[in-house]
Amino acid sequence: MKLNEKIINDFNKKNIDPHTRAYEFIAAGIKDVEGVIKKLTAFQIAIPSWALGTGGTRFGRFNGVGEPGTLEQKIEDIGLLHSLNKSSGAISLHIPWDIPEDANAIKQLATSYGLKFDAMNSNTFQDQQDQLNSYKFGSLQHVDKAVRRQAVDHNIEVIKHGEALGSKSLTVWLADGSSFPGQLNFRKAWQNTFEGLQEIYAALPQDWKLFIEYKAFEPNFYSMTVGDWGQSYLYTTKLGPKAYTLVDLGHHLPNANIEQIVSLLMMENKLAGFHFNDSKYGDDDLTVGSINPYQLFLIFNELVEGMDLKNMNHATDLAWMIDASHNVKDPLEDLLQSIQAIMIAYAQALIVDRNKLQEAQQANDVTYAQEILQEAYRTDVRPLVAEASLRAGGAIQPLQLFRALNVREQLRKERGQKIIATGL
Ligand code: AFD
Ligand code: MN
Ligand code: MN
Repeated sequence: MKLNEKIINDFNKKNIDPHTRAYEFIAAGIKDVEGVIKKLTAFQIAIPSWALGTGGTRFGRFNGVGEPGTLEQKIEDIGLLHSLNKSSGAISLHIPWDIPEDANAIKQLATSYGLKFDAMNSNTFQDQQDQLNSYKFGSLQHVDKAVRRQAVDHNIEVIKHGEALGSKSLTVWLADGSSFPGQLNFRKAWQNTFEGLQEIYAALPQDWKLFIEYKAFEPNFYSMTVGDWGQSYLYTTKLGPKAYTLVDLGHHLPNANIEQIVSLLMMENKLAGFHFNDSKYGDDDLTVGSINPYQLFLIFNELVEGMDLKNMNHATDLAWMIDASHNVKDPLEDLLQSIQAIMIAYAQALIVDRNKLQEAQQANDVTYAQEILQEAYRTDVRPLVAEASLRAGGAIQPLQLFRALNVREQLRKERGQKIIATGL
């Protein structure tokens, strides 16, 4: 389903008056509102190809309708999201779930929707049908060299797929670890993994980056071989300048101070970017900003401060991706909410009075420092996000338009009731 400009323009015209009132109100209080809008417009968040269908838990899965059954249809869905909000102009692919049969055709299709290919994701956490060796006891860490070889070769194959599509990075998330004390020699597991990563690193094209994602627990419950940012950082520093640490918001132990992790990784030039989602307990993969929007704001506050200090381009120097799963919501609605939450947190971080914050910190004025942050966080910046979307040709309220158009019902008619998005 493709949206034409007229549909979006008509919707915007109908809703323009309350928007203009709200926008003018907030714009009057912001120093460089044009600068803020420009940054919001440039900011793009990649949608993962595995988040377009209904997910499940280990207890079951309840099917949605009209889900995309092919890579082409997934691209079509992301194209639809992007035409609604103009902020999701990229796609992140998981191999082998989404192997493009004809890379050129897929690239062309994506371009026709204004989409680029963000980081490629490899998969050595599942066994595929005609796979020779099993990953039951790990992949890059495995005691058997043949398993390690297979995992390295798979990652190199993923890089090749990515090259054909114009991607510039590979994300490696390893499920490796152990579930019981004594199962694993930690040092050997680390060393094996490092050697595998070195081979993968060596296979990177000149202008590519390698992202190493960490996760505290699950599927292994005693140890994870890349379990936290320290372990990931150890790999990425030893690997070299093209290796970076990827932060997935749901991959920490409860109450971890993620914003501090982000700040320090940036200080060391080792932050790759994000897998955005939200969580209450663990790797819940919930809608971004649905549980702890203040944390999301605090992360963006560190990001904006750190990126500005290093003169980084907010939109392009780090990787912005969603990694979520939707069990009870329409995946497309959920993604629209996630993008909106990210844009809100980013906008709030952009309006923090940094000079005043620095003064307050220098003066140990704890009360005022908190006030400055909360002043920004409690500002309703939704009109800024809406204005950015409007100027870029998107909808003032993407989710409302999605509902008004009855998109899911149309997709059900086109694709049917029981399609299962590949890879889930
Ligand atoms: C995992 C990790 C990783 C992986 C994804 C697959 O977050 O990013 O690619 O889920 O579904 O938990
Ligand atoms: Mn992730
Ligand atoms: Mn995860």
